Amino acid sequence: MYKRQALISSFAFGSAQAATVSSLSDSFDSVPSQTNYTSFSNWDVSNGTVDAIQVGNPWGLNCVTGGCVDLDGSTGNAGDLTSKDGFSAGQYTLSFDLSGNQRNSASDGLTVKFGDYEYTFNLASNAVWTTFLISSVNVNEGDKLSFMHAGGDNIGIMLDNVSVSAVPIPAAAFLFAPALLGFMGLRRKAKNSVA
Ligand SMILES: [Ca+2]
Ligand SMILES: [Ca+2]
Ligand SMILES: [Ca+2]
Repeated sequence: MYKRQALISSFAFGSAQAATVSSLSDSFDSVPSQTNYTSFSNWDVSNGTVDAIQVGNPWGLNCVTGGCVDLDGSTGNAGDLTSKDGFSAGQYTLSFDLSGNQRNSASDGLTVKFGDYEYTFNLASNAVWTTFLISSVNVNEGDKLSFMHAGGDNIGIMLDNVSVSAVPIPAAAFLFAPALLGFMGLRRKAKNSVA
């Protein structure tokens, strides 16, 4: 009986509020080589298009590892790549690899938004693959991670190796632990005296 109640309440919680995650890691290595790709396992595409790229593609584009994303697809309207999952509230470390478009000589603009972090990168076409590491990002419950490419000429900034991880709870939080143990001890004592 108790078990069934627990199941029902967890189901109700699940339907009322989307589940959040506390980490995300994507090397894009399992994407196909496909323009205007929308079937990413971890990402939704909106406001335009992006291309899935595999090393060995006809354009000679390289990724850090096997596959990556050209954030300006092939419809003349660069897309937004947004995590399907929202994140649990807390502090996070975010990292990702970016390169310039590797093709024409124009520079490109990309805004990355996650919690209280928002920054617009302007990368020259020949900017080499670089890892960007952002620590101490404050995230509200349900916030998503977005890569939003500006403009649209089908030739955009390349993205690989996105990683999001929760920052461990600071040691100071454990200061509360002795107080809690003391409280439990008091309760036990009270119970014993009744018996
Ligand atoms: Ca990759
Ligand atoms: Ca493209
Ligand atoms: Ca461009």
